Amino acid sequence: MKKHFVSSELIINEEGSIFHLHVRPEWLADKVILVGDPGRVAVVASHFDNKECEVENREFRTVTGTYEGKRITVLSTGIGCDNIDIVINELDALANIDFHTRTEKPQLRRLEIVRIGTCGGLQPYTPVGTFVCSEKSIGFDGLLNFYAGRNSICDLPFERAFLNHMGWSGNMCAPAPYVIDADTELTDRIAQDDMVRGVTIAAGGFFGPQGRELRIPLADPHQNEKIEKFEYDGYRITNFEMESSALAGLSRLMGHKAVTVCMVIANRLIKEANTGYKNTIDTLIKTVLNRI
Ligand code: R1P
Ligand code: URA
Repeated sequence: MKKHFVSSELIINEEGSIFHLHVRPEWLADKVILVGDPGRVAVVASHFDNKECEVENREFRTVTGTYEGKRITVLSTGIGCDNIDIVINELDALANIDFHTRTEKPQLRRLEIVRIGTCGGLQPYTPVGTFVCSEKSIGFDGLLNFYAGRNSICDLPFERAFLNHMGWSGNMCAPAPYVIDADTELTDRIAQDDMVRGVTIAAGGFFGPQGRELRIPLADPHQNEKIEKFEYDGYRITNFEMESSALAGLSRLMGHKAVTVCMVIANRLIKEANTGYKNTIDTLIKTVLNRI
């Protein structure tokens, strides 16, 4: 018996588009670029040879077009893993559910998804301007714990080593940070030999969860020192951003290929930041467009 997705679970707008993204199934390309900032969608799309559709709802702005003959959809997710839950589930529904019958299509359509973001660097070799490709992500967000199969795709020994190193128990990051690999083939193709391959913490916030203290003290004042020193199986933690774990985890569970690549705009160790990055991120965008 085919599973039927009722209208409260799979919400389709009157004109046939998916609930939040307002995208119709025929507008989705197999290659997808995700960006956090809605303003970055136009920067990516400015490189397209032609645009076939443009649509926008809330923080989700989408353009589909072609770049050197490749059909690509670029869309903004806004900030945070909660938004990634919406975007990846809705993209997967557009690709793999028949909107007329509300049943799963017989053949899996596998998307290739690259997130282009900004991040905070945590090592001396990740200064401002570095491109970091997240071969592993540590999710502080908890999202993947709501899906069956989380333990079968996560790096459980890495998770245990990280928790032991941090000395966290109780409320800190409960129930547990999850550790998830990006797609290996896509990581190799996007990172090549000119990007740092890293372990990225996807934090559930920009301030406290990334160890930034403004007026309110942190629960663990030594959080970032410990993170910067952590080493496991030859890996060190390279950067903080806010979406890569949910993207890697959900994509893996659904059968899509995904990876995150970010430009460092602040280095927390060296204590430097660049607020004028909007002009320089274009180099990263062109690199991804050529390698996707
Ligand atoms: C925080 O400033 C935002 O920037 C980073 C973080 O992941 C978070 O979304 O990525 P984007 O520049 O893609 O939004
Ligand atoms: N994005 C983040 O999430 N953190 C930073 O420090 C910079 C960009």
